Amino acid sequence: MQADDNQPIATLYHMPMTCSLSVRIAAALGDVPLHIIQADTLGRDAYQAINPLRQVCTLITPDGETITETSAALMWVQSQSADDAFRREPKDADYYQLIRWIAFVATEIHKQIYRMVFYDELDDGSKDNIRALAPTRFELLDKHLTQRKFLIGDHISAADAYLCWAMRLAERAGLNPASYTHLIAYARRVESIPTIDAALADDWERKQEEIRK
Ligand SMILES: N[C@@H](CCC(=O)N[C@@H](CS)C(=O)NCC(=O)O)C(=O)O
Repeated sequence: MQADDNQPIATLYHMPMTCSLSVRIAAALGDVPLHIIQADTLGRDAYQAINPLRQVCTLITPDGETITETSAALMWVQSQSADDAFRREPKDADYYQLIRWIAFVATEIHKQIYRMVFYDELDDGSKDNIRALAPTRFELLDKHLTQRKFLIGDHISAADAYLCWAMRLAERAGLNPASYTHLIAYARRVESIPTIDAALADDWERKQEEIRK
């Protein structure tokens, strides 16, 4: 689906290299046009009026509905694609597998590990205790991906977009997934898909610009 002048498009409030990147990736995969606004350029109060927790992502649909929560935004994007192979909707048999894997990344990796190790509330020892949760999560993913190209069925989905983002940040989070060979091969394969590679490169450039300011 290409954006044209008359087509209302959704707006994504985004911060480079954070979880909202997964929504950008999913949108790129499904060719769902998004108008991207960098939340951190808006000022604290202005963005808080949009998202009371001042977190990304926030998605505003063309109908004006606000969707906070990365998981919900990912599912919305996936339901909007014109690409039959990518689109998944609640009526589809594997929709609950989509929810399952998005929820897994959200609750077992993103909020359970990254929310702890990237923020200041915990001391270093406590952060290491949290990092110790990673191997069982990686092992589970590694097993699941032993004979699969993607998390669900044989086509890439928004759940892969979320896991791709999580894997991109693993090293910076102080995690070492190197011995999980199926997971690593999967991450390399997914990252090298041209639309994903382009979204990752653009986001990285936005992050560098942010740092330079
Ligand atoms: N429950 C939210 C949490 C999202 C979240 O943790 N966002 C982080 C970036 S990955 C954020 O906005 N952090 C800024 C902050 O906490 O001030 C979701 O799942 O979307």
